[in-house]
Amino acid sequence: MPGGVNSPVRAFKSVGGEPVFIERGEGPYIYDVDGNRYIDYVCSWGPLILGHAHPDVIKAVRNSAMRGTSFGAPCPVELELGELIKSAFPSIELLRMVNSGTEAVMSAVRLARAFTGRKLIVKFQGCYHGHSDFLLGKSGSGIMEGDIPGSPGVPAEAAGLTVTLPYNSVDKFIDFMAEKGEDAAAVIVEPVAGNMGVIPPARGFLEALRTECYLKRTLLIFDEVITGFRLTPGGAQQLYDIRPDLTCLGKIIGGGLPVGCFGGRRDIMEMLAPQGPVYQAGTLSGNPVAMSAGVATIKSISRLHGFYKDLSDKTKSLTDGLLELFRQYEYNVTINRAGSMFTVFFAGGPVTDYDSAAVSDKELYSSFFHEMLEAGVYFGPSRFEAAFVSGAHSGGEIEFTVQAAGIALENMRRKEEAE
Ligand code: KE4
Repeated sequence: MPGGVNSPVRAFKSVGGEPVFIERGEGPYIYDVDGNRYIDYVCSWGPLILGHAHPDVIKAVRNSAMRGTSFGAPCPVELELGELIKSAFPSIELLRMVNSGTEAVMSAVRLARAFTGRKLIVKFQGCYHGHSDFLLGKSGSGIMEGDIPGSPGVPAEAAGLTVTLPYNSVDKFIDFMAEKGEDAAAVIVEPVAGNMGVIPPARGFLEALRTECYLKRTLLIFDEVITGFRLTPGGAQQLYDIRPDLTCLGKIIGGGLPVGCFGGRRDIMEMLAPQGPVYQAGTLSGNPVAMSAGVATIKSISRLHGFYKDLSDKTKSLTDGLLELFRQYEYNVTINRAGSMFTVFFAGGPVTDYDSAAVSDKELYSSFFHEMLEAGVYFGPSRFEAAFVSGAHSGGEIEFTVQAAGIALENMRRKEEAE
C-alpha cells in the first residue's frame, strides 16, 4: 500500500515517526498490535461518537450480517435510517445513501450543476469535501498538510470550475457573488470547519452565504459529514438555524461502517435517476449492515438524556484543563472548540481562517503529539484535524489526559532547555 496506509493522514507524515497499527478498540480506548493502550481522540475521524465497539452497534451489525451482508435491492433498514436522518434534518425532504462523504459531495455537486444549468462551484480555503477532482483546490485535511494547492492528476479544466474563497470573509464572498454569483451552481461549505483544525463560522458568515445564494439562485450545500449528529442531532444547520438547499452527511450516520448521504429540497433531489436524468449509483449504497450500524448509533444517542450537553461539557473541561497547562508552560496556544470537537493550535492569536491556522507551529504540535502518544493518549497525527470526544470518554479519561499533558509539556520544556 502506498505509504503503508489506505488514507494519507494515517501515515504520521506530518508528525514524523511510524504510525501505530491498531488491533482493536473498546469504548474510549484503542489498542495497538504491541498491546499498548491509548485514549482515542481521533474516533475514526468522527464516526465513533459512542466510542469503540458500542454494544448496541455491535449487536445491530451482528444481527444484520447474520441475515446476509448485501442484497443490491431496497431493504427496510435503509428507510429506517433515512427517516431518522429526515427527522433530524428538516431541510432534507429526499435523500440518497452512498458509501462515503466524498461520494455524497461529488453527487450533490453534480446534482447542483444539473439543477441550475451552471458550472462554477464555490468552496472555501481549508475546507475539505473529500477527494473528488474539482474540490481539492486549497483544501483542508491532508491537502493542507501537504501544503499543496491541489493534486496532480486533476485537469486544469476541472480545477478551473472551482473558485476558492477565504473562509469567514463575508466581504470577499459578497464581492464575488456580486460579480459572478449568476455563474455559480453551488456554494459548498463546512458550516463549522473541521479540516483546517476546528474553526467555527464568524458571526454573519453562514447568513451571508444563505442570503447571497438565495438572491443569485445559487444552491447552498452544507457539508455536514463531520458536524451532522456531532454538534447536535441536526448538525450545524440546527445550531445556526440556517436551511441549506442540499446537505451532505457521513461518518456518524454509519456508526463506523462505510456510508455517506446527500439530500435536500425535493425539487432538486427529484432530478436524480431513476426519477430524473441525473445519474448516480452504487453497488453497496444503502448496505443493510452499514444502515443497521447507523440506526443503532442514532437510536442509542436518542436514548441518552442530555447526551450532547454532557459531551460538550466533558470536552470543555478537557480543553480548559489543557489551556491552563499551556499557559503555565507559556506556550502560545489557541484551542478552538465546537461542542465535542476541538483543535489545539500552537499559534499566538485567534485562529479564524486558513491563513491563521496555517501558521500554527508544526514542530511543537509534533512534539506534543508524540509526548501524548508516549503517555497513552492518541490525538490526530496532523495539526489540521479535529479531535473528538465520545460518549465513552468518562471523567477519568479526561483527567488522565490533562495529567498526561502536564507531563508532556514538562518533557518538552526539558528537551528545549537541553538543546
Ligand atoms: P470520506 O470520503 O473520507 O468518507 O469523507 C470525505 C469528507 C467530506 N467532508 C468532510 C467535512 C470531511 O471531513 C471528510 C473526510 N474527513 C477526513 C478527516 N478530516 C477523513 C479522514 C481521512 O481522509 O483519512
